[in-house]
Order: sequence, then C-alpha cells, then structure tokens
Amino acid sequence: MAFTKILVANRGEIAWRIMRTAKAMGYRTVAVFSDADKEAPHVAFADEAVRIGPPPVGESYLSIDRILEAAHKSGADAIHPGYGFLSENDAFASACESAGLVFIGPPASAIAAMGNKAAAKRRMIDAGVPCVPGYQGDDQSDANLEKEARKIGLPVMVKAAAGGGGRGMRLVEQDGDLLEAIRTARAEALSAFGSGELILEKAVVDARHVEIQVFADAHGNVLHLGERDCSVQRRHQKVIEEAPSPAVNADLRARMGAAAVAAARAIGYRGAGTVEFLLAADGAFYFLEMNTRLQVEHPVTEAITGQDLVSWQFRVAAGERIPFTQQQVRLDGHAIEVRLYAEDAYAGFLPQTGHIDVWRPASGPGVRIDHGMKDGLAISPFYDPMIAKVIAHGATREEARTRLIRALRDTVVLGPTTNRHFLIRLLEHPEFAAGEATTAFIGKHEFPAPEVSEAHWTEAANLLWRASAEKYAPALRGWRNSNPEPTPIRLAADTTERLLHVDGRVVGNALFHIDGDDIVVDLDAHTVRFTDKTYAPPATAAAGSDGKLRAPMDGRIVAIKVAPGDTVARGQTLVVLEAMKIQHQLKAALDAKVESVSVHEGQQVANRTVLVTMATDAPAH
Ligand code: MV4
Repeated sequence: MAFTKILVANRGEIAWRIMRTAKAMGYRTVAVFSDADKEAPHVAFADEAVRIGPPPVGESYLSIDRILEAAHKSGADAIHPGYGFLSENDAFASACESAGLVFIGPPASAIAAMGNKAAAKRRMIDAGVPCVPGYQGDDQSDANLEKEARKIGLPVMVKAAAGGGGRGMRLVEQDGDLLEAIRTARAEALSAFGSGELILEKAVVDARHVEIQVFADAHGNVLHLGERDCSVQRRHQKVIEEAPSPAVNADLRARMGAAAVAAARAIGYRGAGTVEFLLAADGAFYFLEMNTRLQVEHPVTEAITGQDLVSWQFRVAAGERIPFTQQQVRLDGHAIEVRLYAEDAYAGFLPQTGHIDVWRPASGPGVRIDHGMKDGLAISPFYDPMIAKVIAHGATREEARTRLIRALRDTVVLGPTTNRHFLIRLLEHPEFAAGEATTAFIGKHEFPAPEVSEAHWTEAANLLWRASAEKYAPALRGWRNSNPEPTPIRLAADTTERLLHVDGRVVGNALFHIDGDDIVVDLDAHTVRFTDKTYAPPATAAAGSDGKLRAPMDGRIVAIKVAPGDTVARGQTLVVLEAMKIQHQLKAALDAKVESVSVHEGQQVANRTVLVTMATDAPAH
C-alpha cells in the first residue's frame, strides 16, 4: 500500500495538476511523454520523465506495456491514470496490481462492474438506486427488443451496453423507426465497442445532467461531496460545469447523495468516482452511469468544498481513511468551469491545430486555471485540443459567473482559433445567467460568428505597419515628409480581403502576435487572424476560372494587354490594375479565348468589376 514515487500515465493539464499535489505531499513524480510532448510543461515539471513512444495514443498513452515499462524503468511504485486514456480500463488496473504497483483508482472489479450498462443497471436496481425504467436483459433478438420498447412506451433511448458518455445512443420517437434504430445501434455498437449488446430506456426529455462526486476508502467509509451540473453540453462534450446545481436544493442533494453512496457501496468502490444522474423537470432523478475516475470537472467541487481531491486519492490509495465525515462536508459558495479549446466554435466546432504563440492565463480572486501550456507549444492533431480549464469561485453564482467572464476576457491565447469568445457568450446568455440552461441550451440558440470589427481591421494594419515599417517602402518615403503618405496594406481575414490605408499612428489596446505573413489580433475578447496580402499576387486575379476576370480591389486600369479574339494562356497578364501605388498584374486563370474587354485604360473600377470575359473549351464547374 505504501508508495513514494508516482508515475502519472497522462499528459497536459491533468498530469501537471496531479503532480502538483504529489509534490506538495512529498512524493517523487514521474512523467511519461510521447514524441509529440517532449516540450510539454508537465514533462519539465516532473522529477523524472520517460519517453513512451511515438505520438499516436495506441503506441504511447494507451499502451499498457509501454506505461508499465516506464514505471519499471523509473522505479515508480504507484500509477495515477488521470482521466481518459487508461483511467477506466480494468485490464490496466489489474496489470498494475500484478506488477506490484499501486493503482491510484478503484479496484479493477469496480471498474468492470460499471463497464457494462446492462450489468451495472441490474446491480443498481438491486441496490435500490433509482434507474430509468427500461430493459437490460439477455434476450437481444429484434423481436424481443421491439416488444420491450413498446412495453416501455415511446420515446425510448436505445443505448449500447458497452458504450458510455452518449456514444452509440439513439432516441426513437416513432414506432416505425424502432426496428431500424435497434439494428443500426447494434451494428454501430459492435464496430465501436466490440459488443452489439443493447439496453432500452424510457427517454427522459428536457432533463438536466447532474452528477454526484463520491469518495470511498478501504475502511468502509463512503461519502459524497455534493453535485455538479453539467447540463451545458454539445454532442455529449461538456462545455460548462458548475457546483452546486441551480436545480438542486439541500433535500434533493441529500437524496441524490445517498443514492450515489449506495451505488458506490454496491460495487465495493474505492477512491474518487462520479455517479451521473438525469434530473427530470419534475424533480425525479435516475442513475445513468458511473465514471470510475477523477473527472475533468473536479475543480468546481474542490472550489466549493475547499478540498484537494487528488490528495484524497493518494491518501485512500495509501490505505488511509477519508479525512472527513459526511457531516463535515461543507459547501461554500458557487463555482463554474469552462473548457477552453483550440476549436472554431463558429465553424462547426472544428478542432484547430498550430502553435500557441502567446499564453497568459488570467489570475485573480477566485480564479483557477488548470493548463499544460506554455508559449510556443503546439496543439497537435494527435490529442484532445483542450488548452485549459478556467474555473471561478465566488460567494454566489453571480459572482462566480462574472469572475469567470472576467478571467476569460483577461486570458491571452494567441495562435490557433479558440472557443474563448463563444464561452463568454454562453456565460453572458440570459438563460444561463438565470440558471435555466438544460441539455438543450446550446442547440436551441443561434451563436453566429461575430463580425470582424472595423477596429480589428485598423489595428491589424497599423500594428503590422509599426512592426515592420521598412517592409512597406512607400511609407518610409512618406515618413520623411511632414505629412506621411498613407500606406496601402492589403489584409485578408477568412474570405474577406480589404485594402487599408495606414500611417502607423493609430494605436489601440489590441494584443497581437505576428506570425510570418499573419497577424493575430485580440480585441474585445475576439481574436482574429489576418494575413498580410500586400505583396502577395492577388488571389482573386487567378480566380477567374468562370471565364471572367474581375478586379480584385478598387483601382485604376493602367494597361490592357489583350483584345477580343486573342487566344491567351493560363498565367498570361491580361490587365494591369493600380491600387494605392501598387501595380497588380491580373492574369488569366485558364487557357482561353478573349470574348470581350469591358474597361478602358485609365478607367477607375470598383472591386469585383468584370474586366475581361473569356470563353474556355472546358465546361464551367
Ligand atoms: C438519456 C437521456 C434521456 N433519457 N437517457 C447522454 C450521455 C449519457 N451519459 C446518457 N445521455 C442521455 N441519456 C435516457 N433514458 C438523455 C441523455 C442526454 C444527455 C444527458 C446528459 C447531458 C446531455 C445530454 C444530451 C443528450 C442526451
């Protein structure tokens, strides 16, 4: 039971967070890392670090053999799995035990007991834990499942017994869709989890997701630390978590807490665990599943209980008793957490990769930011693109909420697009502010991409000008005059291009980072990446693949190099356009024959004016 050197089989913010407590308690720490994480702060923070393999998780963080080998090499006598990766893998927990290592987590048998939803539910029903009415039996034939679903009554949820966290789940509202749903859910479950076993449940609509933090020691003590409300989710990815739940009062907390404790007792649990419930609009609650690990969102519970749950994990794993009784658990104030991701929330939540050039996590009263970042660190495509967890604690929900908004506004993250602006909007939304957001919250509101403001464009251009005035030679000529001539700088943000006239004299308070031809500008919590196109060949000049050459910007035609009837080759200059003293050669995008020329030399033209029309042999597409 006793151990002195803990290997953390994880990466990023959670590895760092676990090692902070380990060091504070006097343990030695061992980090593991893949080749993608050599430079990560959690690796530098550890007393020792062991390379476990190449970036893919199967050959590194998910490889039981590599992790055990690293423990052996470093002389670690305990392993903390963190969350994700191997944390809920009962084979890993057993392998640690067999190798004589303390697994800082529940017994393998308790992990296994919750690994199958059907078996888990049967045990929970036996233990008197309220479950959603449904079918969790052995007869998996289509005919039987259809019959059972009709007995339950639509709408029903079809869930993969081996699934979890919403994967392999289907809502059936109409009888005609039932058989198809059963068959596709079974096929999906088989390919995703290696088992086609299904359970059926009455669908509880418009529920909240409320989970109870439990803790158990090896001496028969089991207690709960209140609930977290994780209703604000997107496709089963939690976005905002808070404690306590705006929908739970002391009486409900005591009843849900007792049910969660009963669930943990029923499976001989030890350590930190979370029992997930659906809380229906009528106040009824139902067991969903148990997560047999420490969760991402544990800091909100730590904030309101004043406890370090990782230190509890170490104590319990070392055979000590939980340092508290249920009566001693006090909940103080309110805490809210958001997950800051490298993702484009306004473009389908697409994960982003790239380097975090500047990282300045905010600080302040009640603010905690758990992260594994540093300036220049890459968000690689191999792992979850979470940058940090931002947590705020306050005396009231409103204080926590406003502190969290402040912390997000003050956090500087320049590099790939993040969801920071989106998170602030969620937190500012009246429905969330009122504590009324359910699982439907994100889906039922529109969160369109914000416009790039005039101030963003001006600041980007002026900051570029100031950072490299010599690059814009005409400006230097102007510099010597008493009246500097405005310099044209052409910028692109997404698909919009604009020509701006700057003299470097406008300076606002934007934060920025220049990255090659790009400048990332952070103004009013909205971070925008611009590309300097001043000296790039105009992109739209090559775009005439529809047979029309258009002006890429406002300007004056200084030369026309072709006439109707001419045959032109791709890349051949057709027209020269001058805009802000720069001459742009506008070229043919395709081999073609000129049909007409719509402008004359000396003519002023507006952006996107058709200049030349061509006919091509190739069909238009
Ligand atoms: C449900 C449900 C409604 N009725 N089960 C999603 C995550 C997984 N742990 C279980 N989930 C659900 N199970 C029944 N019988 C609705 C959900 C659900 C959900 C639950 C919590 C938070 C967000 C959710 C979003 C969609 C569906």
